[in-house]
Amino acid sequence: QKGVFFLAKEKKEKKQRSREFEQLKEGLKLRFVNTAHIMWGRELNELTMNEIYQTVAATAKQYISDNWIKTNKTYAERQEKQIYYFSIEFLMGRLLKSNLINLGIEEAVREVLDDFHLELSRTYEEEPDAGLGNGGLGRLAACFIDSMAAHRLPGHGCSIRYQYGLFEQKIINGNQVEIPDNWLKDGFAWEYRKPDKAIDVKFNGNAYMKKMDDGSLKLVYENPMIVMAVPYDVPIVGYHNNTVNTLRLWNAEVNRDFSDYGMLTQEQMRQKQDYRTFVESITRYLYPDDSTYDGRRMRLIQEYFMTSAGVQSIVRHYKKSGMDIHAFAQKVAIHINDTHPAVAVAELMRILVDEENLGWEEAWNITRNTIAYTNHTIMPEALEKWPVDMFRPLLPRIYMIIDEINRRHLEEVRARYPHHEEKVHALSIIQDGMVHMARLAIVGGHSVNGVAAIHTEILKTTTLHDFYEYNPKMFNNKTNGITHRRWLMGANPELDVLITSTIGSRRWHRHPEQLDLLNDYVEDKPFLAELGKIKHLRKEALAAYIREHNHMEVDPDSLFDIQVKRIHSYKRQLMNVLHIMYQYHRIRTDRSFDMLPTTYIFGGKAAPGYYIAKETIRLINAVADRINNDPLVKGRIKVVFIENFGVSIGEIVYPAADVSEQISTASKEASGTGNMKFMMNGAITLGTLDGANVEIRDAVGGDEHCVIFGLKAEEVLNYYATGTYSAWAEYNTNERVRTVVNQLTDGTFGNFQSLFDYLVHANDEFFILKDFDAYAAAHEEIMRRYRDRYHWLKSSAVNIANSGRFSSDRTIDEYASEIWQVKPVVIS
Ligand code: T68
Repeated sequence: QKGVFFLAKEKKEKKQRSREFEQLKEGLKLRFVNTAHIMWGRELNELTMNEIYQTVAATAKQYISDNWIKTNKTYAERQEKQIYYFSIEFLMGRLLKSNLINLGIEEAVREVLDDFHLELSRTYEEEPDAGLGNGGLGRLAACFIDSMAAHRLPGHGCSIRYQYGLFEQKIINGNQVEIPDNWLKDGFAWEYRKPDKAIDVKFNGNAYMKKMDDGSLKLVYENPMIVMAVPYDVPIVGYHNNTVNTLRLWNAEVNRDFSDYGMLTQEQMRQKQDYRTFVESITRYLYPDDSTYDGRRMRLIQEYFMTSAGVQSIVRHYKKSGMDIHAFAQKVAIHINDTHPAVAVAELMRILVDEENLGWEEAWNITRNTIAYTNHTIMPEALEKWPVDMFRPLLPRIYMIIDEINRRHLEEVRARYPHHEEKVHALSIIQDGMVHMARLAIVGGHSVNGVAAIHTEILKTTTLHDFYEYNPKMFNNKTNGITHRRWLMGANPELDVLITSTIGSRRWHRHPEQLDLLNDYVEDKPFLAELGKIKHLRKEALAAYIREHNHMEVDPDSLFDIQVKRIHSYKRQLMNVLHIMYQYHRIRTDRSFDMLPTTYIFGGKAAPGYYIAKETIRLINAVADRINNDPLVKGRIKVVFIENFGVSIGEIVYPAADVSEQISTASKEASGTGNMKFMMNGAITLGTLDGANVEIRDAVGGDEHCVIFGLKAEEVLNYYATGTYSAWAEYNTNERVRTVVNQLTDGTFGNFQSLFDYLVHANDEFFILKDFDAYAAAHEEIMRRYRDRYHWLKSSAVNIANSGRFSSDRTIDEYASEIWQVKPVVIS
């Protein structure tokens, strides 16, 4: 019972809040109208929806910029240690809503727009997604930068301003067709071009050491090609805390003196044009492959371009703020997200040795203490390596430095393991004519981490085993996380309200681990009833989206079973669709089969050159076409493929799921982060013991609140090591498998010979046939549980209540204290 005094205080606070709220609205209204007039020179009611969006964004920027200035000033004056998160991808999605939430003005803006008969949610729809990433790796960077700002950490992003983001996916006759994503065509409201902070990045030419008259050696770098890197800064708004950090995106432009045409010969003119064509191509496209290695030269150019510009600008800024270069590692942490920015090791050495004139030893200590590396894959074929013949001519000075790093490194290796040349081979950065980027990142840094507990263990025992043995102390785990502000509060506002009113506090917004207070209510029937209503609401919203985009009706009362993620063999969308084919077969052949009405929803892009992945999409659509139009099925199964899955569509999809499909071959999915987004919104995980699924299962207290099936990682790794798996034998001995696989080519759904061959003749590299029975049994278990509504809702609640540890706020705290050694900085 609350005391009288307490109630009086609460009443007063409420009144105070509403007075402040009215003031906020007044200020917003003035700024909004003013901004519209300045930007467009017209009355509000004459503006298009897109112009309204841009006006709202520009209004929000006025609230952001004061804090941005203040934040930068505070960092500089107090000489606080800064974190720079280097990532070739930042999959940001839309920013208006999350900026308004973080500023704490979303409700006020909604009401102001309301007064003008404008709908805030419609302005959100006008913003293009900043799709500067492929999938998990790029979205992780975006969640991290949000969490760093939320926790007042001085952490910034460094990446590329791609002119075209990840392609837009269209499904035409069941096939994926790729359309360029011209996301910048109406401008990007949140960026600030900073031409005065441009940096020169050098490629090609000749680098060598020249002997001087006095016998000393001097570096000569002749005829480099110079590309100008121009930063575009995007403010990253902290949650209710005045912190505004920076995401710096680099754009490649022709050198400053380019327009000096002077007296040029025809040949010189032609060279100039070639140079322009080349430079402008550097930041044009994001490469559309995920979790694979693609050795294209332009990718290496992008990597060095972004890394060199980023590291140079850090050093320049550092020196300008008057700090001593010898103390660099105490004041700067550089984190490299996968190996794409691993040349940072050599670039920082180059700057310290060639430009700051430090001795090698000291420069090396600084570099190693500054840099840390995160690995995102165990697949050996996905680890980046560049042919020396490509690398050296492109980056001659950087190659010299890597060669010297390696020479000194191997000296130590040989001292540790005398007469052990296999070790030297396995640990060498340059080996068999290739530069191994993960090895460079490990040797040149002080920390290597995996992204989920099981993944880190596999790195230690297999992929990076030699390095683990060589230096075990630098290995550590940082299980991934996602920002609950976007993926719960933003995407599922009704659930936000229910949680807050149930536990009686908003504290979990800042301390997501307090979601566990919900554990007191997981058997509370009124609470569960509300939870069920909200799930239904989100399913209706997704059904409306599907109606609009797929011209199809799906039933929100059916179970929504969802798999959304990049299409990849190891993620096994093929196993999912084969299972649907199997259920369809049962409906047709077994009158007594009592199928729970289920809507199977898929979404995800395939890399344009990935044939099996594209055939999988074609199969899903063929199966959908057949099943959705078969009167015999009578709506017991519906299959939907959602076109162009990405961040913004994800915000509609994740909250609508009953079942979260996380069915990768055990050991292959480093972590997964979609699994966390589903869990946080109350879906039950149907998954293998892979990546973070293992920790999700622990978090919900075991198998009662998730459904786990299939081969374990050790079993999979053992099959690979011994070569004892035979898909052909599986096909021949397992009738259920044979029946369904034969349907790939018997005309039921069309002809999918290549998928048949992939499974049966190419030995099914990801154990789809082997795991098929266990997967079917897991689906039976899901159906059984779903029919018990109370227990299902309880499981849903248990998942939400225990999802707090998968907030990226927790992940970032671990990075900050265990790798970066940085503390929060209060911006007053
Ligand atoms: C993903 N990796 C992991 N890579 O697959 C996923 N690769 O398990 C993990 O949760 C996530 O990283 C975050 O740690 C990727 O997404 C890529 O996208 C990628 C992009 C370019 C080159 C290689």
